[in-house]
Amino acid sequence: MSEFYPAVAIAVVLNYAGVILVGIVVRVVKEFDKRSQTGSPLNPDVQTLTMDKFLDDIEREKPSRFTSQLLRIATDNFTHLLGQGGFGAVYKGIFSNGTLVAVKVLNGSSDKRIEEQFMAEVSTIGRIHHFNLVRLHGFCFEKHLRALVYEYMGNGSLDKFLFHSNKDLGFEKLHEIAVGTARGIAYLHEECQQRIVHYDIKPENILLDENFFPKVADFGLAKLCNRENTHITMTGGRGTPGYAAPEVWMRFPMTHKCDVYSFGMLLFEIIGRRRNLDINIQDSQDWFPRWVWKKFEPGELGEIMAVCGIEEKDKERAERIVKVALWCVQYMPEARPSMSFVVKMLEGAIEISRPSTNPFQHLMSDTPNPTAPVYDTSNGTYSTSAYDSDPSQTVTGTPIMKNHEIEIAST
Ligand SMILES: *[C@@H]1O[C@H](CO)[C@@H](O)[C@H](O)[C@H]1NC(C)=O
Ligand SMILES: *[C@@H]1O[C@H](CO)[C@@H](O)[C@H](O)[C@H]1NC(C)=O
Ligand SMILES: *[C@@H]1O[C@H](CO)[C@@H](O)[C@H](O)[C@H]1NC(C)=O
Ligand SMILES: *[C@@H]1O[C@H](CO)[C@@H](O)[C@H](O)[C@H]1NC(C)=O
Ligand SMILES: CC(=O)N[C@H]1CO[C@H](CO)[C@@H](O)[C@@H]1O
Repeated sequence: MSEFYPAVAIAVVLNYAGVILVGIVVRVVKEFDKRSQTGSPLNPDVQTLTMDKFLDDIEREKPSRFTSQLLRIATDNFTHLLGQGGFGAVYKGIFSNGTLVAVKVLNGSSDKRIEEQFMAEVSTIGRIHHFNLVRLHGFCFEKHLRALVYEYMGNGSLDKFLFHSNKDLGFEKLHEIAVGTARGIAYLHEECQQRIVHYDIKPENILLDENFFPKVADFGLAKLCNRENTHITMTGGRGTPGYAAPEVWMRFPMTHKCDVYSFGMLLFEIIGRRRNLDINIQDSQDWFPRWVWKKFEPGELGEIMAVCGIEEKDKERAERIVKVALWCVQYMPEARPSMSFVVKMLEGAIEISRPSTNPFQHLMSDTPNPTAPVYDTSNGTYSTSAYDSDPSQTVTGTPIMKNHEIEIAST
């Protein structure tokens, strides 16, 4: 019996060696496979496979065309309403493969309006991809259903967390959201083949995914601005009171710097966790951004921090946000920084020089300049009567721009 042991032992060893050998061979083959798939020039057939995969990925990334039937099923016949925008309602949907989507059903006063909106969104958002921009999965264009299908953002829009809830988001998270938002806008302004101006940056258009990662949404108002061409032509009104830059109201030439202004207003709201215009707050803070300047200028940052309830650990970050906000809302568009510079300043990658020019000078002057616009802090509108003797064109509520063309200088 005892002679058997060595034989058994050898057999066992051989067996293991075989397994190990097979293991090594499999690994080598796999490695070879991997190398050829990652573009080794050894095997042209494999390279074609790589190219096919690449093209498939591209194909998948471009917006798809969905049938109305598919969208009806995905949205349970449009039952779960997520929100209501100017151009229609947004519904939650889920595809059979589990992908969650937000379906915006376009509903305008006329087919022409709907088509304009449709083309604006598909041609702009459909072509761009960035972590901080909401993705367009696809669209439906049928007689009875014109809809846009976006990626679903689990936590809704930023306004809900800034103004209505019990401080679920800490200041650090809000700072991250500000940086992400700035990155998204910087991409639109500086990295797309054609510059895209958003025109309606506000908390309602900053969406948050399930991890509160921010993405800029609603390119409905966005228009392409060709950088080769220094001017583009635009028709129609845009912007939201309280966020729109002075030049938007005054029908002066507009550039991408109007987004920088709106972003600055958003930063003030992040600092204060309140609407800049809040008629319910009856105190000396009047219009919040101006109040911040009044405190910042004589160096009373501490009071801003105290009033806004900023904790000690967040003070440095908050101070950065205050300074950047004051730079962004400068009256002269040229004085406002570019969005990529804003990103760097918010991140603390560069020193922020002290804003020395009062952005609200035109609102504070004791001897009002008769040609200066009058900003009404109670409702966030600029009166432009000094520019416009035609009373039917005086700006109220939303900017009314007659259907005449405005020349927009793009830098
Ligand atoms: C959706 O509603 C229409 C009537 O409005 C009905 O005919 C159809 O069967 C419904 N579809 C689903 C998927 O519930
Ligand atoms: C899920 O289904 C939708 C609709 O059929 C499709 O567009 C999408 O690419 C699918 N997603 C994945 C991850 O397969
Ligand atoms: C579209 O708008 C009209 C009024 O303009 C309204 O009666 C209708 O219910 C809206 N449809 C949807 C799907 O929102
Ligand atoms: C804003 O307030 C001013 C003065 O109080 C008023 O003249 C103007 O019509 C208001 N605009 C809107 C849109 O309510
Ligand atoms: C505060 C809040 O609404 N948080 C939600 C964010 O999204 C995740 C995922 O959907 C939810 O689990 C949280 O409750």
